[in-house]
Amino acid sequence: MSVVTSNLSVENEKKLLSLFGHVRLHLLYKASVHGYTATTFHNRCDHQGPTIIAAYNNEGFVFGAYTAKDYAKTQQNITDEKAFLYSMSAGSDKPLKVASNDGQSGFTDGDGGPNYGALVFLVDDEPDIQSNPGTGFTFTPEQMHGDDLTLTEFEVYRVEDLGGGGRLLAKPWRKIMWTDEIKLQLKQDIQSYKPVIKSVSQAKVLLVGPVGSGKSSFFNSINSVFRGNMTSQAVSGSAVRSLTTQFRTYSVTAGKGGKPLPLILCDTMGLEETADNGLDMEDLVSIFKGHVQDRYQFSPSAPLQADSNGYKKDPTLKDKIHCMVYVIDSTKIALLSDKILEKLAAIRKKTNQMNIPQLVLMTKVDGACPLVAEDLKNVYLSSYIQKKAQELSSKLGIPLACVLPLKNYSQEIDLDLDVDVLLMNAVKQILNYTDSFFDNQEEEMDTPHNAKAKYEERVV
Ligand SMILES: Nc1nc2c(ncn2[C@@H]2O[C@H](COP(=O)(O)OP(=O)(O)OP(=O)(O)O)[C@@H](O)[C@H]2O)c(=O)[nH]1
Ligand SMILES: [Mg+2]
Repeated sequence: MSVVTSNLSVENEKKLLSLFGHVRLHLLYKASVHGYTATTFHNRCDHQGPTIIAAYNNEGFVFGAYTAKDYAKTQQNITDEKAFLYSMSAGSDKPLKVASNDGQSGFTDGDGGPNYGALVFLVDDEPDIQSNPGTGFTFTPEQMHGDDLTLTEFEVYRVEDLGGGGRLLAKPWRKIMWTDEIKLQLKQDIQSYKPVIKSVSQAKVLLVGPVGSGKSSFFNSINSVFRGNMTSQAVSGSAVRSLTTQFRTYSVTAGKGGKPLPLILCDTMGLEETADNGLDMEDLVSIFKGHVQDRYQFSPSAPLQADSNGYKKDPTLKDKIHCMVYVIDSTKIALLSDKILEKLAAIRKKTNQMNIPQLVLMTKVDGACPLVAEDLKNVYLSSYIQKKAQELSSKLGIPLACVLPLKNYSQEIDLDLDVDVLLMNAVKQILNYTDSFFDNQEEEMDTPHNAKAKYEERVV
């Protein structure tokens, strides 16, 4: 997924947030990327709850309208006592906030661009506004938009209330113990993990997710915990296109030069919206079946063929993928596009058909909730993170029990107990799920013809 970034400067975002209580802004729509049309506006912004418009012009104004109500093309005049218009310009410290004249005007909920009477956006599907001061809201054109009616950008953000939503729950929705002993225990459990099938010594886990969701960082983080210091073997960072372009199978070792853990993490290229970019479905199936070798260079326009370099001809059970882990950025759940969700649904279907267990790592919880950024121990106490996990579970069609909120190491220099504990819990859970893959293999082998093979295969 290409990352759609906000045009709001840090300073303007702060100013905008000062108009509310404890809220977070989620970019839903950016006209320069999605198109300056009423149709795309409605596709992305209808039924999203409270939203705020940020329109930009050449005079340096950022201005727009807030509504607490849904856009829904009801063709009605929507009354909204919370609606207001606002404007920010370089010259003023505080944003101008304009409530409606009668204290309850909102907008006309038609098929066109957002229409607040005094300000109408995306007029005729163009980057233009109509300004009619006095119609519902009163202001001077100079104050609102410097009399410049041509937009250089137009964005809509969902305004998520953290005032209630950002509170801490009375009881955590999952229990985690944040102690050194637990961390040690988890590390030992992971190090001593043994697949129940004798011919397989390592669980092979595939990491798949949109560009920049934290797949490579997850491997780096796990490796760091077991090394005892920060490592960055897998290239990670921020880019519009996937930084990881090779299929990489990483072994984690316990300590420098230590024994490999019974865990191989397979890092893939990020998923992108368009069919020809990012990880390809055919390659994915080859990976599942164990045909793809380490360092295979992904090429979405030419998936791996049986005669290609890097094609493993006769893979055995140990080469196959034993557990599928989706890696999704918790700060971008609302922005997962239909195309990405379709790709994920197709992958999920294939993964189900192949009886591979599936889990979701919901990364960057520190960026999603300030209470978690303050103290990671709040991860299962934050009602916002709980809400995000539920939202992700329903978007992906994966049970909530399979969604694991997570924080990777990203800019830290030193290891941190809480981060380690959350990471180790995730790995333990992944290994538990991997067991069900091996159990299925056992069942498949459970025929009279295979009884001897099963006896030989099973670890006794
Ligand atoms: N704050 C925070 N940042 C994170 C977390 N996980 C990853 N990041 C940052 O997010 C950015 C992208 O992470 P990567 O690990 O490169 O993501 P990726 O999924 O491998 O991306 P591609 O290989 O490009 O598809 C990096 O700048 C990371 O430091 C997290 O849990 N919290
Ligand atoms: Mg990567």
